[in-house]
Amino acid sequence: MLYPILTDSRMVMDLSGIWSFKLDDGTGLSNGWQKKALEDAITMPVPASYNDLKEGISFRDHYGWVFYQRNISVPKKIRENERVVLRFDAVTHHAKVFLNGEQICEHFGGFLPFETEIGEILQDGDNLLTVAVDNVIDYTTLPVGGQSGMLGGSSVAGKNYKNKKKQNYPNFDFFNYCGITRPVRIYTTPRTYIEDVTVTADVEDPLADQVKAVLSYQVDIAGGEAPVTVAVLDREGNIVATAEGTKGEISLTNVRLWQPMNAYLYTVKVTAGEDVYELPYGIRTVKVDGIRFLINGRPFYFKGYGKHEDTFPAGRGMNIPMYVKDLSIMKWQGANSFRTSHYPYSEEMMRLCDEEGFVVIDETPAVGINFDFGGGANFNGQKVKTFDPEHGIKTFSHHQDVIRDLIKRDKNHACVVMWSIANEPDSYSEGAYEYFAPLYELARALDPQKRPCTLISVQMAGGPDTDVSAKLSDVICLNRYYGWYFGGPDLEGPEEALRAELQAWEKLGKPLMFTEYGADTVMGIHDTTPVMYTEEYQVDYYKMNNKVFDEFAFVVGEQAWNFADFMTSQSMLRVQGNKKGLFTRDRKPKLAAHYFKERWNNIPNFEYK
Ligand code: BDP
Repeated sequence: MLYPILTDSRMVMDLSGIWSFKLDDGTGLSNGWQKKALEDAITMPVPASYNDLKEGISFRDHYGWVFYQRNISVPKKIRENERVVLRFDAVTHHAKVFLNGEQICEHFGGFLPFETEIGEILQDGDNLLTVAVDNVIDYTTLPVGGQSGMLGGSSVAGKNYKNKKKQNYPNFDFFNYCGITRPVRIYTTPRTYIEDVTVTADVEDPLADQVKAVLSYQVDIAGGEAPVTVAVLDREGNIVATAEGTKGEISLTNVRLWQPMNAYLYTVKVTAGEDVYELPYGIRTVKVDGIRFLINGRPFYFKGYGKHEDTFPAGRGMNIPMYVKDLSIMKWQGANSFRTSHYPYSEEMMRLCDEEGFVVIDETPAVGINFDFGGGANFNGQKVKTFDPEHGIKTFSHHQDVIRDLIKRDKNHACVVMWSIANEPDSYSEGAYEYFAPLYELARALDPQKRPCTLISVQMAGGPDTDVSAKLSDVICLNRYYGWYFGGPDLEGPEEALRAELQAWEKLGKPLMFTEYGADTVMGIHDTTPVMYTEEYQVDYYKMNNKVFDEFAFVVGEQAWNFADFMTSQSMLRVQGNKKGLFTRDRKPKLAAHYFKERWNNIPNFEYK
């Protein structure tokens, strides 16, 4: 799906601002709140998660629907001549959209865009736009909601003391922020329009002095037929090559490659009849070769983080200044990459990474497909198996949808070098291979660039003999907590265990990287003896882990958990959120951030191993 931009033929109207808002009391939809101005509405910014923007736990932890409303109008002249589209970049997690009281679309899943044409149904003057948003997570949604908290059950001696009030039980360790979290826009196109553009690059020899590449492109036209021309422009705006037709090849010489932390973007300018669209496009290669991860033919070493879209008070709401700041801090540290844990990030962030040269592992919202969390506390200790045909997970078809929509959205991004199919799923139980193999197949079939695919392995998956990732993934990605959840506060035993685990994985002959390792650390807690939760312990924890990583040639990267402290559900293990950040939530460095700055600035992006 194309990102909405202004061009010679397209207009974009941003609906960001203050909307009317109301929490549903369980009767909103049946009482027709969508049909007229909300009574007793309060103010709410769009885009943002609503949870932290008004006071009180019942607001923050509201379960179910909320209503957003505003008026929109589009000049008649535009409606008569153009196609008018209403686009939502992300509504978390389930949206019903109404125009003048009538439902015009519905969307499931909180992290990917959707759109609908409204030109024909808009009336003269004001039109009432209502968006009903539901935040309920369960065994059919991604992310997955459980029947009790991931970090502990709520039953005592078999008796259920669950809160009587309906509430969400995230089967994942981040706050269930929700609402209209990314921009809402109206954009126009001519009636015959460019629906999609797909570009791939075949680079002859990325290491040659003068690099040659052949771009293959495909333009999908909808609403009629139109002659297509494609021009490739360099960064200065000079046309370097052109082609005609909806499908074709363009040869380029003297190619400037998109390099990690040294980006170069061409513009692929498509003209189809009256419509014009411009796609920023970086040319680079990605390949797994034995135990190496090659970018532009050279072995790359991932340095960076698992992140979250999480800031105060916007929650998971788009926060462009923070995106820019985060990348700046990571650059300062010598980091070169991150994973969009645990859901697709905003399109603005992805475009920024293309521009800044950050290398991204792009993750679906599939987190929580694991019923063993919390010691199997789900179903209040009944220990239902994740893939139990009757009582198990029911996410498969939605999982297919999010893979399809994610690849459709992000397929052209140079920054994306790998797809993550899921975070910490149950990849070790009966039924895991049958569940995941078709999803890998789907991603591989849909991705025009054929990027490597992985899943992010949970520690309880064991090693290569039990974890289906060994068979399915192109790169083994491990989340490991040796010295924290496993063995902490001892670091000696965990060091041995980590080494032993790596020796087992090494035999596979695939590259392996760490996508999570970390220790909770409360900023400002210090000690001369490094005990858990101190800044000193976090440094020692990382030194031990990194020392072991350095011993293995097939370890191709380290992404610490987490870039910054982030909000989670409340629990005994969480101190106003997860404190494994190398930075606080407001981006102040802990001791370990300085340690990594030193380390990463001495590790080159390429040929470290
Ligand atoms: C892993 C999860 C991540 C958690 C982290 C932790 O992938 O979402 O936040 O552990 O416990 O299980 O800090």
